[in-house]
Amino acid sequence: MKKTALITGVSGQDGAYLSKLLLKKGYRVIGGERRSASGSLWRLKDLNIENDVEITDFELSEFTNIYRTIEKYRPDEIYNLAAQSFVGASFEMPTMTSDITGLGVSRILEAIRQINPEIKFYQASSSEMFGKVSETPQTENTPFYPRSPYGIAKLFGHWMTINYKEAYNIFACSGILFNHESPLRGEQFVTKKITMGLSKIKLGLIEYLELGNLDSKRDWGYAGDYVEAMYLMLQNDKPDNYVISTGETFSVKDFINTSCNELGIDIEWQGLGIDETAIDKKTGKSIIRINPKFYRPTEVDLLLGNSTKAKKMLKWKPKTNFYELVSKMIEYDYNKLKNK
Ligand code: G4F
Repeated sequence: MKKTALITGVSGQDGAYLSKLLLKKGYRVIGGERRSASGSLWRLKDLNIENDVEITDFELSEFTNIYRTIEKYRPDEIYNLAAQSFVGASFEMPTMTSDITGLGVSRILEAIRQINPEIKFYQASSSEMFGKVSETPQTENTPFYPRSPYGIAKLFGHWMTINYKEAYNIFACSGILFNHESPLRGEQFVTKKITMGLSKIKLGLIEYLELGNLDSKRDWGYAGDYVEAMYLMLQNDKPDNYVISTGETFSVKDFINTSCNELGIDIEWQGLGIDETAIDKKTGKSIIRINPKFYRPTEVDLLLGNSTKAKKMLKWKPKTNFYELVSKMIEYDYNKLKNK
């Protein structure tokens, strides 16, 4: 019989890629979308699946809405990808972030427990939970030390998922996903900001791009690869938690250098701290500048994951490396802007 999956946050990057994957596997896909996010289904359109996903209003802050949605569709699997997922914004909206990103998880789990504890649950946990890391690389056993209201809210959701698994025997998995990007990434995240910004500079649409901390390092993977891990977690014999990462780390500056390389922009770095800038050697113009407004009150300096457990238990491994990822994003953004 056809399985039904409910994906919360279907309008986001991961929601779109996961929908595509599950549709291909023959699922009926119900996409939960926040009413205020209406009109933002461009990613589903981009993947040519906008008519195949059944969209329903979904609000993580409203228990009755969650309960009714689950009762109506009776999904076999729920993937909770919805969240206030921008770390920077969580410092300005700590209580909203706690409510949506943290408490929202317990609302879904409680609804599952009341309606049908057989429903399988995937929680989108985050490497942000490691924060000020106590060891490198990070594994499922690395202690957590979140550094933002977002990281703290995700940690709440992570432990709530474990508790419902242990207390009520719910098949609940937590995927500790490291940064994952793609052409469908939102523009507030640094990778997309860079690939869009540099493409615009190349096309003469803007003169320079302003960024914050260029030294932080991230383990950047491709979102299309990572949604497969989500699916595999729910198909395994036992529910568990998994780190999903590439095992390589690069700085924001590395991301800029690689993007410039892809676009054929030859740059030279000059200055230090807030005076640091990238000069386009051909024009002599400063194209990357620092604006301290993009600094965070507390920063996560380095993330590097070890996903040996996922490789062993789920037979999952990333297919796309850092350079292929940057190339995919630059190609998409440059061509889209050029053909506008
Ligand atoms: O792209 P970011 O905003 O991603 P961040 O904070 O690492 O969080 C992402 O990954 C998490 C998994 O680890 C997810 F859970 C989360 O939802 C999100 O997807 O920032 C990356 C780094 C940071 O160190 C930030 O300070 O880039 C630095 N950065 C420098 N300039 C900037 C900017 N980040 C943003 N967004 N904008 C800038 O101008």
